[in-house]
Amino acid sequence: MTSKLSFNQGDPQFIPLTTYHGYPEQEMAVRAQQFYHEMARRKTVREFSSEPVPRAVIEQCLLTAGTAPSGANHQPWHFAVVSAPELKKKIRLEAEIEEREFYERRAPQEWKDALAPLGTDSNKPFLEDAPYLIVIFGQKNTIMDDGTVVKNYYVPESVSIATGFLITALHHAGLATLTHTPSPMGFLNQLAGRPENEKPYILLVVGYPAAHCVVPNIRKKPLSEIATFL
Ligand code: IYR
Repeated sequence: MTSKLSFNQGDPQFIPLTTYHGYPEQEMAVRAQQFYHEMARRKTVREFSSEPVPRAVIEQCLLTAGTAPSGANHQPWHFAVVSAPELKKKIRLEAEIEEREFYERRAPQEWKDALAPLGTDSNKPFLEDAPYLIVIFGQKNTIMDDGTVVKNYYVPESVSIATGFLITALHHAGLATLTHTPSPMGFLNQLAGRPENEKPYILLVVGYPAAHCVVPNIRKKPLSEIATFL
């Protein structure tokens, strides 16, 4: 069988693994520790500066996201990168409609209580303040140039892994992010001009933190609470 997808070879073809780097145990431990500290200082930010961010940095980080593993290597994601102020305004208006509905009517008290320590509400100025909004879409299938529809696999998992890579890359480059999930967010297809076979998963807000940005005083679980060794 030959694959219809140009980025996957049809018959198995193998090439030597030349990109792997191993490290001596000591160095491995230091690298693991350093990377933990690099990631542990990442904080989700809800107050953004409007200072512009170089597009080349965003492009490079998107390339990193695109290196993520995915079901059958179908890479079932699309990143719609929004910087136009009019479009950001439209996204904010639509998101705030959904968010008001959520906070004032839809959200059960238990959910609101869970969000209380984060101090979130239906007001989303960051959707206009931040220089970039990256709408992350998952593709249920891939539609070929000739109209053939190819099914994709493990789409939520693949998109989530790529999103993790993207957040990590942006943080590593010195940018702050917020994973925003207005719900429902179908309006993003229309505003970003994306087809119906794509579903928006996350709206990633990207930029520099505002000068006097504050973040909630929350902590991450210790290893003993997040892992068991069997
Ligand atoms: N989408 C809403 C509510 C919200 C839900 C969760 I779960 C969060 O971790 C944060 C917010 C909002 O963005 O305000």
